Amino acid sequence: MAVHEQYMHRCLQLAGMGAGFVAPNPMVGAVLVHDGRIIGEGYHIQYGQAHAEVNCINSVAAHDMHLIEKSVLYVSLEPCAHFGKTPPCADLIIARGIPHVVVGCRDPFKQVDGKGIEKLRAAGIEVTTGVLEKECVALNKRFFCFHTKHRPYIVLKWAQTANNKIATLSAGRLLISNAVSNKLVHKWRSEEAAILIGTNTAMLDDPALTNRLWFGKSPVRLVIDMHLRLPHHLQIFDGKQPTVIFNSLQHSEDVFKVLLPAGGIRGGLYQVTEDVSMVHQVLNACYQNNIQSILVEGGARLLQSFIDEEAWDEARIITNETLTIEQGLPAPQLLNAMLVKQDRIFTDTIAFYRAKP
Ligand code: AOF
Ligand code: ZN
Repeated sequence: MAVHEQYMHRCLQLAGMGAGFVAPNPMVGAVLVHDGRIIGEGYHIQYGQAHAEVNCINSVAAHDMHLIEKSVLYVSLEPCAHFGKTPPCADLIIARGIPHVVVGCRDPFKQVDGKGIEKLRAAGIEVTTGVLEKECVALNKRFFCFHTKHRPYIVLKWAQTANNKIATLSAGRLLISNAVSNKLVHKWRSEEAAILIGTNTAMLDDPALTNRLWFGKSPVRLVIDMHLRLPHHLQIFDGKQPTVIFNSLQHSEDVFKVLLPAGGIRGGLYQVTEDVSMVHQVLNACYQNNIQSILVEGGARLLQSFIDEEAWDEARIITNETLTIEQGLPAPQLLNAMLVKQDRIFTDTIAFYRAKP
């Protein structure tokens, strides 16, 4: 592996340590290298706090400080040029006299978007771009989708039987997936900002939609209930996480009001109209309120409308290979999909699809 790639790889490793703590900001890692030796390392640790470059430069030992102005700074995302919660990293790099910066990928955030790189170059700093670019973009796929497509990153998930049925039409939960794949689903819940289900799923399955079987956070719960028919004893109303109900009848104040820095949401009623695509209205509400990703957990009709409107990025399908049922809804049909990976967990096969570009 070439030298630049090697150090960028380390940036990616460091960046990944911010997973679960920095959203809706991107994960970013940085290393400072002098003459083949890493003299500083850092990453964006916590939303609202110091950026990777700051932590990297601050990590340099006193006896190496004089080497900073003879070092190369590697950073997985373009250094910022704006005053956000912290001052611009580009200014810091210039002030510390770093002569060469190697950037993984451009920052799509409107206030940066190339301006960080320009600022460095204007100050006479050599800037190398696009090192491990694909990997750097992939690490922050949610952030990139949000800022370039102006909608959240969408993960579809469902469990189906061996004969492609998704759930019973009669009441009650149908246990299609096994204990291990259930745990995996909770991990997936911990990774997305929001989770979305339709009315029938809420009514028939009564899911809690929280992450109880894995580490980390639970997503904000989004539920479609056009005519406010869902009874209040359902688990989505247990108050353990905010729940936003998309409906055509009422709107409550400050449904999406951000109470906490990393996207705390009050929950309540969010009014939508009957004559515009529900998918579009949900995505728009999320976009307006900085919700960068959604896990869509069903049911079949809601999943299918995301597929039909080509509003999805990944689909993760759990198939119980030993179970067949007579009744039940047909599983959604993926369009424009490419299979990227398949795993086997006991009786379940998990297939990962990506939407074709
Ligand atoms: C960097 N290094 O480590 C990160 C960057 O609100 P702020 O001040 O934290 O700024 C957030 C924006 O800064 C975020 O949307 C993204 O464009 C950039 N994140 N930039 O130079 C970092 N995390
Ligand atoms: Zn910055």
